[in-house]
Amino acid sequence: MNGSPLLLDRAELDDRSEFRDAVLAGLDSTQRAIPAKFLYDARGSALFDEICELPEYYLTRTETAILQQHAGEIGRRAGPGCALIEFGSGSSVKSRLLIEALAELALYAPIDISREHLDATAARLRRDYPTLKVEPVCADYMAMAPLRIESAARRLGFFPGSTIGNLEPADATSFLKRARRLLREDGALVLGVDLKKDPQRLHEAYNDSAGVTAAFTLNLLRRMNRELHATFDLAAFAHEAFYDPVGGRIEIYIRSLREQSVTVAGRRFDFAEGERIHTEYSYKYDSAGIEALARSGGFRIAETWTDPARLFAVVYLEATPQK
Ligand code: AVJ
Repeated sequence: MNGSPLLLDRAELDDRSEFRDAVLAGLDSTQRAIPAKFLYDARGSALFDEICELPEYYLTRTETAILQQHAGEIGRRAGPGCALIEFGSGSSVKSRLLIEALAELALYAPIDISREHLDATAARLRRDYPTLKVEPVCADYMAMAPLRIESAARRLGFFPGSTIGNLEPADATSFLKRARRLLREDGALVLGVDLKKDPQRLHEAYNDSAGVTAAFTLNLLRRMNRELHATFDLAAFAHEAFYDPVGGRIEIYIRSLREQSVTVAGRRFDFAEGERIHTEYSYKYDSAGIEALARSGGFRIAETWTDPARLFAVVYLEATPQK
């Protein structure tokens, strides 16, 4: 993080104005919403790492166990000498499982919006795998920034964590279509997807008893206060998360606990009591849903792995020929 708010480099200034524009547009709309990617500033990323350790948040440990168990099969399917491209790499604990399972890996290219995360991850990986070529790409994984991956190697994408669940179905399809182009005709994608299950179990995963998820959601207010000179009173808003069985998704909001006015980047916004700012969707899929999603994005499911309780799925998707 920058020590002084007066000394921002060019990239930080760009990030700051992107955040401001997105927040102002989001607060101006009738259904107030702020894109989920802005939850991940340094503090938000640290809180998310804490979420992953919570007893109620089964996703991370379940997916990691599935990957541990099936990394060998993933390695065999991918074959030797491919390039591994990770979308939204985070702290890359899971990537190591693949890096170690892939023979003669030509390259590892993590894509992440957080420069800090990316640099730290790249440094650790280079230290631990001195012969591995690591080419970090600082970008929004949705943007599919030109990757400048020189290698002609076959491309294996990796999109773990059920991050795809943050995307509404149309966006999830467009993500997959773009990923498919990037990964090319002979490419494949290892995708982690959270499964539909007992709504109570889902509810608890997003309403943990330690309040870490609430802190993660409300950190967005802190970030606006710090970066946009906003005046949110954190005690006057609450985290709200519930499962909507019709949409098949967790919905997350910041709810105003009273009628109040807030200044953000010099503009005033009024909140009614109970008025909400939407921050996240977390879509849950069943096998038919995963199948339909894969097909809509130009992939076919080559293999599905789940845990015994069927909480989470890791699918190996192969690109299908496109006209
Ligand atoms: C990173 C999008 C997969 O939806 O479970 C966790 C984010 N938000 N708790 C999820 C999240 C609140 C997470 N994803």
